[in-house]
Amino acid sequence: MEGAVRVQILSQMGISEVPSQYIQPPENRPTSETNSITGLSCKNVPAIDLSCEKESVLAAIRDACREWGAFHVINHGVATKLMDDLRRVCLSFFNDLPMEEKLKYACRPGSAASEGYGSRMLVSSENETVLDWRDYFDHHTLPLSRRNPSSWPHFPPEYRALTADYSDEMKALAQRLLALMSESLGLRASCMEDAIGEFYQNITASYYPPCPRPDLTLGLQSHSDIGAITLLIQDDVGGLQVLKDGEWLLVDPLPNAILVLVADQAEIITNGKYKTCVHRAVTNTNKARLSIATFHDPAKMTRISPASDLVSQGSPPRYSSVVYGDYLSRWYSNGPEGKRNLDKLLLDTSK
Ligand SMILES: O=C(O)CCC(=O)C(=O)O
Repeated sequence: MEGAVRVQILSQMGISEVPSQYIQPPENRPTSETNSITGLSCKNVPAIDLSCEKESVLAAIRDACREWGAFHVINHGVATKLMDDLRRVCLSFFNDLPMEEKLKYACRPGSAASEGYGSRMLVSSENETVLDWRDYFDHHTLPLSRRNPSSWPHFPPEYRALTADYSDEMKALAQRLLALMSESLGLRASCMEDAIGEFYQNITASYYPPCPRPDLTLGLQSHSDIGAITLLIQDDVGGLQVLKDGEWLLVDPLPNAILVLVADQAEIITNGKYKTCVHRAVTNTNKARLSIATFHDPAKMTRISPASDLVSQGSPPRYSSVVYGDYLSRWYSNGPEGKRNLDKLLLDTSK
């Protein structure tokens, strides 16, 4: 099992300082401005109503993916009760199950992205990286050959069935959104999904315990998501920030909305027309926060390259093609650091 101390234990000890491994270098620390829930609400991630007329949805998606790489969707067809129930059971796993029970589900140490209960998903090497102030439970949900609900929490009793239902709903929504994103670029609806192939889907419930020093720590370090598209729900605590034009902006929780994050492979497929979203999570002193992210990735053997319909003499490929498994191994061995892994694939198009 993963050898790391769970952050929840540190938080419950009532310490007033955080251990040095959690202290971010000054350039990565949130400023008190970017940490404030009320401070930055004037610049909001766009919210798109999927029940509106199609042309206006396509135009809104085009603008949001170009400018933000992120947008909320409302009237998305996923039952509010399912989202609420999943938030409730995930929170109950972290809050109500004794630590020795939770540790029965611990991730394997030293194995990147292994399923289960952990604290160190984005650590590139044991000694170098500053640790996130976060515990999580990662579920491998799709394809069905990877889905093994017996390795997910037994408590609360409805946990596994809800997670499986939610996985299916997220897959359908991701397919719908990729089709809309494709069409918004004038591509055939299946273009992006065809490029990605069968979804490898993971669901990660992140739990950020109260932290005595939000000014020195991050709940989750700055990164862009590795795969193609991420669908995220959060509770009403707030703490997710996106990087826009060099500024960290808080994503105000929008009740019943689902946040869509464009991820690295979507930026490659769209030849940079749509931007991967660099994001991070900040902590707070008094309230634990929960988010549930559903990642949709290609299979490791899939080669990802800019869609041929978006490449021409006047618009040459901006990224070299990459086998997703190679991209993934580099991401885990280098660490994320914003979107530097994606930037390494950039081609010089100035010649
Ligand atoms: O907690 C959040 O809102 C962000 C979660 C996230 O970025 C992730 O799980 O990769």
